[in-house]
Amino acid sequence: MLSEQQIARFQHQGYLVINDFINADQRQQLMSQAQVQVDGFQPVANPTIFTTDQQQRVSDAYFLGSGDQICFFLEPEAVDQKGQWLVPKHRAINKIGHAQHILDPVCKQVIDQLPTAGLCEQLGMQQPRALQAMHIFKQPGIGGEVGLHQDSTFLYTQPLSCIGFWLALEDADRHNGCLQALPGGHRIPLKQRFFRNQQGGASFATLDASPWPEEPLQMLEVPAGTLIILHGQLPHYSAANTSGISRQAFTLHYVDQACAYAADNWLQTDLV
Ligand SMILES: O=C(O)CCC(=O)C(=O)O
Repeated sequence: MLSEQQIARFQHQGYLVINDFINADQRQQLMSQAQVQVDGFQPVANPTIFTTDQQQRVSDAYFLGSGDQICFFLEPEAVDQKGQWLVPKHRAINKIGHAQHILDPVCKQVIDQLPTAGLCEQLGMQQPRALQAMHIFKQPGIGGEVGLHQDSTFLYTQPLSCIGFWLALEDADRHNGCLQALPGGHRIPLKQRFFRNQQGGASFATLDASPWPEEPLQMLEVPAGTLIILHGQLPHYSAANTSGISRQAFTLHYVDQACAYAADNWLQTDLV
């Protein structure tokens, strides 16, 4: 349960930090299960790369089909231009997504213990739906930057309704690529939409061409177990992990089913 003060803080700054939200056992289960999933992943010669720079996703069939699957996305530096692997599989994965919270029994069991849907309701959502999950590895030395973005760009509803839950599975600090956010930035308009285009891929459409505000981003350095709730319009970012320490996180993104979900959003799924 959120206090009135926490709700007011979320409404004021566009994010909320809650320590000790997910316990050590739950974190360990999510991390161990992610390793089990990676063990079962059979890499192919030309793997899909989740290109984090500038939020440009490789919009191929694998990515667009991942909304109701458990898929594996690689760090750009994990393969060379000929598609040859440069690092071992377990160090190459950028993230796993996007439906393990429904499809993977271990992951589902842990996620179902967390009161995230109730928090959405407290923050004004009428019918919360957990649409997208990601296990983000932010691998030591190779974990790439995630460019400044607003989550409603990717999960667009009318009116906008997306809320992101970012769970620190390990300590996150400025050295290993903690989240950074623009306090109050959720009041600026949505800048872009990422949508399925008529060529079978996906594209960005500009909704608001004004530049990002100049203000500095706030470093959200948090210990393992912390939840950061992100308003769907809040600009946020994470730098590359140049340290030798990994920074795993699990994210869940909700939308309000009382709002119209765009038929050309990249993520289309019947899973509930
Ligand atoms: O974990 C990260 O580095 C970025 C995650 C993020 O931007 C998101 O979940 O929207």
